[in-house]
Amino acid sequence: MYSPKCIFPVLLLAAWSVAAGAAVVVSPVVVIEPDDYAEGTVLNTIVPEVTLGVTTGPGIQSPAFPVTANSDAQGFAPTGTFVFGQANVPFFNPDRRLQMQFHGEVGIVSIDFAHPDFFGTHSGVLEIYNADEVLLDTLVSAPVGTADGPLTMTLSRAEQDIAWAVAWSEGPFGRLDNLRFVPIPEPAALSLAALGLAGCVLRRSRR
Ligand SMILES: [Ca+2]
Repeated sequence: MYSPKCIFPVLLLAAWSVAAGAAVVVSPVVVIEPDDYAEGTVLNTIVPEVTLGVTTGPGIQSPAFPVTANSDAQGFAPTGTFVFGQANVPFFNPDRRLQMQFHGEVGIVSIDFAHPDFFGTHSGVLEIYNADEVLLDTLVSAPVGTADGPLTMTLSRAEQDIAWAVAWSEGPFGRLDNLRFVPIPEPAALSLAALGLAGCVLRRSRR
């Protein structure tokens, strides 16, 4: 019942397959899933492609708290049983936001959101910024409460110029989980694809 809707693989294939004749370069998806780590693991630099941090207000800020992997004792993790935590507190809100600084620009960012609340519903928010810290786009999710399942927040840019992202909940106890993003293909990978294509053309012309 509590399974997130996930359109990410379809989006990935549509947006990040770079066709070069017969050669197709597909960037690998980078995933940070708190379930993959022990309780309390600090995730700020757990993968080389992004630095995570917890900030305390709007925009791009210096992180004030570490990002941790934590079990959700109330059982509302969008995937598995662990969610992102802010210094071992397993929820986010307007005063505790998950900031992502990508090392190299990315084209798509996706994160799962849930907000258990027996008395109301609350929206998740995902913002993306370029390298100059200019806000590119904001997604405000449908409001969800205890009776609702989690949802996936995804933003993408054809320009592939996302350098930062920030996610939080408009309510007090928003769960964030299962971060996924796709770095743009490395120039070296594209060059290899181009070389492969050139080789095919050369062979064909010699026949
Ligand atoms: Ca999880």
